[in-house]
Amino acid sequence: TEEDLESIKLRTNLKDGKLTGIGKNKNLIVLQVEALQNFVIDLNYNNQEITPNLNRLMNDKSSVYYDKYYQLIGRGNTSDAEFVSHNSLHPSLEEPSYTKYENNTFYGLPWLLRDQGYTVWAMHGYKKEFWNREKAYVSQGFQRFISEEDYKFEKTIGFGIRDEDFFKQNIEYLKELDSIDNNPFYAFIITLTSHSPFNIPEEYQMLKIKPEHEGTILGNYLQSIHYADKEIGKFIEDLKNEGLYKDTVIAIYGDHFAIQSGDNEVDNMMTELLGHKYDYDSMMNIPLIIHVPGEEIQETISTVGSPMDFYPTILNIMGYKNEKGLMLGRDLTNYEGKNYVFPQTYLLKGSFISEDTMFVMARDGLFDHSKAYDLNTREEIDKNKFRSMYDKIIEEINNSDFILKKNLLKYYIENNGEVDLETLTETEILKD
Ligand code: GP9
Repeated sequence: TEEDLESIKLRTNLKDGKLTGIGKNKNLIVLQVEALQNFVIDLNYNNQEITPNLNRLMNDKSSVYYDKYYQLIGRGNTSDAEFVSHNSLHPSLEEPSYTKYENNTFYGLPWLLRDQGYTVWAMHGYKKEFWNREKAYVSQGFQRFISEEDYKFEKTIGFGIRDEDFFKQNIEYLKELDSIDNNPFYAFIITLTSHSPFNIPEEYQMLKIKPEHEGTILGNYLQSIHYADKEIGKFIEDLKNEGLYKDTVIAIYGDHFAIQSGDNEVDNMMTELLGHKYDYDSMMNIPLIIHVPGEEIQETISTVGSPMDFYPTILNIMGYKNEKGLMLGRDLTNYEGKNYVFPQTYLLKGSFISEDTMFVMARDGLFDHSKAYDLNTREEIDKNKFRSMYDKIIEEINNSDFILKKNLLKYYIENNGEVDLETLTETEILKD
């Protein structure tokens, strides 16, 4: 409705606040790390750090760490994490968003930074057709996609290119990108090695795994993400050595879970490791770290959020306004209200996670069969208190679907923010 659109417009119009503009005119590197869950951050495992480099980065005076950040993906897994992070819209639940909305008009982070004079490239060492990235990246606003065929490598791990080969060559690509027209750049970099099922060859296994975790998904994952962390550490060092660090904002986040909750044996093992119940909320918890060299900003921000909130959050730091498009998320650094995350895969549509509650929609879609939990006590609580929240969530997801299905941004941008909703052609009837 017109009213919904007005409220989304208001939300898109970010207010200045903490950290506003500290990244202005700087380069931006966003590193999306395959299957990086939050529980490994700062974890002491068998007297070892799993992610020493990310820990150091997170604890640095120039970093902000968002510790209540949850995945938000649809059918397109990793590619939906990209889609949601860049566009602040919900992913499609019918098909991967990059396929379904390949030809839509967008005004996400890549486009906005281009309008600010940035050169915008994406780098990922896998096949360019996978997840329809090559085609979708055009409408997403990327000017160049460096994909598997652009990297030289002989050895592979699991899915393909090793992070070490990937990062090393990215340094060269970044130098090239940095030299273009004296403009700042935005590089979106997606890693691959820490992909499930995480069984990396022995020569890369550097951790001492407890006997009871040997050969389990947990043991394998720890080795794999430890390897990824090591390569991320080297990459940051290389950025420093090559003069690419000082003027660059670096954001790092995980795309989605590694260890799926729901299996008793796995849940028990994880619960024992973490000292608290491993459930969908801890499974979906991914880290977000934003690092702005030279700034003293160290803080852990515990506002609940998701990739939906990435675009407004990074925009505030970069100091630009979204004057053309629409964003459904919040600037997590400055938002003072209670925020909610609406995962729609693994938890069904209508479910939510807030700072104190996890509401789990029933498989049969009936509100009466749904369950609500207090996240502090893990006790089941009265779900009926959340009926109106549930209705709001459905409405918000449907609004996002409407924007995508009607290609609303096309008309919105063409008409400078004015659009007559009634004239939008009928495409499909939206279902709950
Ligand atoms: C492949 C990589 C993995 O390009 O992004 O995707 P996933 O299987 O995690 O969705």
